Amino acid sequence: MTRQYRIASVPADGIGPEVIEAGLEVLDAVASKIGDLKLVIDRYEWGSNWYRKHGVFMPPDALAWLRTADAIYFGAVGDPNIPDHVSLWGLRLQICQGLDQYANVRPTRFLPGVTSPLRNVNAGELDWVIVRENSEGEYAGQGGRTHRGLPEEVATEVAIFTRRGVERIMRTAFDIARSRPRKHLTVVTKSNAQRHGMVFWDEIAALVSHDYKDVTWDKELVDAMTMRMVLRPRTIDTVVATNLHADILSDLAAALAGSLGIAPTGNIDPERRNPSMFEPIHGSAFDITGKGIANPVASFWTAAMMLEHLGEKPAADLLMKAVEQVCKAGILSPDLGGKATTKEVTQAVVEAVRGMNA
Ligand code: GGG
Repeated sequence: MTRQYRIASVPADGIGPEVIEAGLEVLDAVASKIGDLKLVIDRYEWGSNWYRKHGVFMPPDALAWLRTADAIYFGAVGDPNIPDHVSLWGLRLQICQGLDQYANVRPTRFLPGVTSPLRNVNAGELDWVIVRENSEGEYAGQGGRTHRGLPEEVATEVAIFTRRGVERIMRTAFDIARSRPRKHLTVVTKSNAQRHGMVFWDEIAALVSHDYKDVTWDKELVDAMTMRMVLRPRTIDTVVATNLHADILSDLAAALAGSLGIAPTGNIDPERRNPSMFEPIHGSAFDITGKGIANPVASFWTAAMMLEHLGEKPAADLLMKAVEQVCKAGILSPDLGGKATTKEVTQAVVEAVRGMNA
């Protein structure tokens, strides 16, 4: 019997539409190859252009529309003529927080054929998952400004850590660590300087760890973690950190794996009350928009994460094998040192999918 999934596609801004279109083409090839898999795509044109026309980034009933989907396939948000905090809060965070996708899961691996700036680390040796708390912390939206423009102007940006929020992300991170061969979790904080919220994180990590006796874990301060990622990358497996810390660490991770252009992410509701949202980590990249050279690999890897989340692991594996085959063959976009266009990389992956044994 055919398994059918509704995918809400929100390409949004900049190179988002280019890489999501490429991803949909590749997903279509994967579904045809698998045979009994059908993906029904609902396209939503929300984003900065929608904002220019309607004064909002998405309509008031957008979350209700998204809830009808099995998963959301998102591109990127950001526009050179709209302040970044307006577009980020108007679209991406509205969706992640509105659908309580509280775990942002960011895998990093070396793909074959891709050169890393790290010395002496080979493909297969670096395999990390960074788990970013995605519902509160520094992105809680708490704070404000008073006495605007005056010498006594005050601005506050308050990070919020709740017991429920920290415990659920810690459990998700321990679960992910448990599911991986090395069963090791690193809990990242800044609990020497941030003596309230971050000490709270450390305490909750210790409490939750009692339920995961088969998982080893350690603690690292975020500044030390950046060094460890560069100098001792093999000591890392699964990482959990706050919304802001993990955002920064995962950009570093992507660069160490070769380029932000290959890094995928899933905004997951582990309890599956709402659809999860999958997107490349990269933003809208206005400097290369419309040039046809955006790297679609992050969008393909993102699509593979989405398929796996939907329970379609063989389809996800097939897609990743095709992507790895194309990278290994040196068909790479300029951010990876190659000359291939978005269309050429996409076509190569579509052909690799067609040539594979399903
Ligand atoms: N596809 C990811 C994306 O569009 N990111 C836009 C952005 O500015 N993100 C900042 C953040 O999530 O902290």
